[in-house]
Amino acid sequence: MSRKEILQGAAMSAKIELIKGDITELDAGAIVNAANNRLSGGGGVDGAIHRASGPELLNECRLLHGCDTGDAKITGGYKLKAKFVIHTVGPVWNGGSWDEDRLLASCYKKCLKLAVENNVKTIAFPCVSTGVYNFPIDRAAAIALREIGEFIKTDNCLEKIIIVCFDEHNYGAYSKLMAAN
Ligand code: AR6
Repeated sequence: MSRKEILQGAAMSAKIELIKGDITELDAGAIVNAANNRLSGGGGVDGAIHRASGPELLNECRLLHGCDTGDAKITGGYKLKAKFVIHTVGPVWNGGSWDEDRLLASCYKKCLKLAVENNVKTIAFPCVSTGVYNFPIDRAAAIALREIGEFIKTDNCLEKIIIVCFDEHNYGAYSKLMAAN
């Protein structure tokens, strides 16, 4: 992916907001969960979302029969301020020759599509795959911004897309790419 391609895609619309913090605290239409294939809860942001949402979230997840890598499924938000949780399963980084880039791009596409289908106006993303799944942070940020940028070029439904970084490294990667616009 060339730098030009990333930046054109992102075109840093005012709709994209970058914040550092805990995604579970956000009052958004939907927050995205970086889940696993079984949608069974886990550590990282997945664990935080399940803890904050309460046991009803896992009960609803159990009815969904898992989620493929690169795909997304939606549930209620229960005790969260967010109305919905969109669960997506990012790829585990295995060196880059296992379709990781395309699968991560697909996560962002599918989440945005589901948000629009559910009339969500504000969606918040964590940095999918950049924790336990070990996806390189700069590369993941470039893919996320490209996909979000491409999507909002033609979408009239979403009003705000919030990228939530929990750590300084991710925040720095996004800040750099976004500042270049
Ligand atoms: N708010 C926002 N971002 C967070 C939070 C939070 N409360 N907590 C962590 N992050 P990870 P993955 C960031 O490991 O790499 C789970 O066990 C974190 O700093 O949560 O996609 C699932 O069940 C990192 O940048 O998700 C899967 O098995 C980002 O969220 C597996 O981990 C993603 O880190 C998924 O791995």
